[in-house]
Amino acid sequence: MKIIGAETILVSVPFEAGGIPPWSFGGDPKCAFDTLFVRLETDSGLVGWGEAFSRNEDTALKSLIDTRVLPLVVGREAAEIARIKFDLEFELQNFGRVGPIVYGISAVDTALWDIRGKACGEPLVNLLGGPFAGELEVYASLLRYGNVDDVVRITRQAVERGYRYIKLHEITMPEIAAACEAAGGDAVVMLDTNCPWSVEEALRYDAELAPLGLYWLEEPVWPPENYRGLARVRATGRHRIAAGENAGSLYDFVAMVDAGAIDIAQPDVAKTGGVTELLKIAAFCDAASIEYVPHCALFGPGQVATLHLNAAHRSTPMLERLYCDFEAELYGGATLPVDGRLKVPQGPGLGLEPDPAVIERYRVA
Ligand code: SMN
Ligand code: MG
Repeated sequence: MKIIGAETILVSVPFEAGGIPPWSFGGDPKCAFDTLFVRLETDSGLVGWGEAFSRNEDTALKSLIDTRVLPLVVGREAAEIARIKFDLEFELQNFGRVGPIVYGISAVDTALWDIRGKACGEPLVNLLGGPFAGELEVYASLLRYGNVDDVVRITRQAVERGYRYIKLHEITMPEIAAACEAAGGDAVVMLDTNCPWSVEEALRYDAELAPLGLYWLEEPVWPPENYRGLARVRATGRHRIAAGENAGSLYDFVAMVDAGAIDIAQPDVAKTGGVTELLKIAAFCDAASIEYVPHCALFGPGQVATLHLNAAHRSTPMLERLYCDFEAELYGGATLPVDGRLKVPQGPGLGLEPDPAVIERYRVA
């Protein structure tokens, strides 16, 4: 079965976020999240879907994947997932081992696993060894609101919708403390700061945050690859440290663990090499006694793939979901948590197909 067609589809769906636009990701702040699909088509008619991490209607990223990655996939044998992934990485190594090229390769890898599952008539989770759970806990990953009133209101709303785990993205004490108080005993709270601080600043915050009893502290130190700095915060501070969404491969996790930088590893299936790489990272984390909780700021095939990956891991990690209400759902609501939980799709491959009408309506490139 050969790949005869490969394309990217960039979709941007507006959402409601409680009033104010969240992060800008280097562009104009707006209340919309993007999904950059990779769609592979085979000569047997099977179609596979993958996702590359993307923000801000990134047509340059789309074009890079179209022109540099996908031409190397057309004509290949669809069953040779690991070999295709290796060839892409090897051929394109000079163009970055973290970032856009790897996002494209990640999407291709996930799409090939989708095709494999469809060819076998099995859900992806079965190809990964089978499920440890049929449904997963989902954590509400709140956006950054930057004011006490909004973060308190949204925290309570998430609790009332049934979430038992909430991740904050605030970086100032009044908001963080107020949200923890609002969660009360109803939800466990994690804090993700997205690398704002020097080691010294992070240690000051670490001490101030300690009484709040956070479940983990995520990416407290700049820059993301400052593993020694992270290790100092972890050694001296009072929190379990989570990181990894900015990693490019297994070897970045080896370096993090060698440095003593993390307690919790957070590879992202759309950034870190797809399903194949996450399986390797999971095995490494098991052997290194590091907790494995994939990052998932995704709403397309990457989110569905993460659901299968998490269900196939013995620790059945919680699935991350950014907390926002979309104008339209890519999977007709099948990826919307109910009471803070989500079922693993049972159809072949990823088990869900994106809604063509939603793609058509929200397609930007
Ligand atoms: C995050 C990263 C990228 C996009 C949205 C949110 C955040 C997370 O760091 O961990 O979810
Ligand atoms: Mg994060």
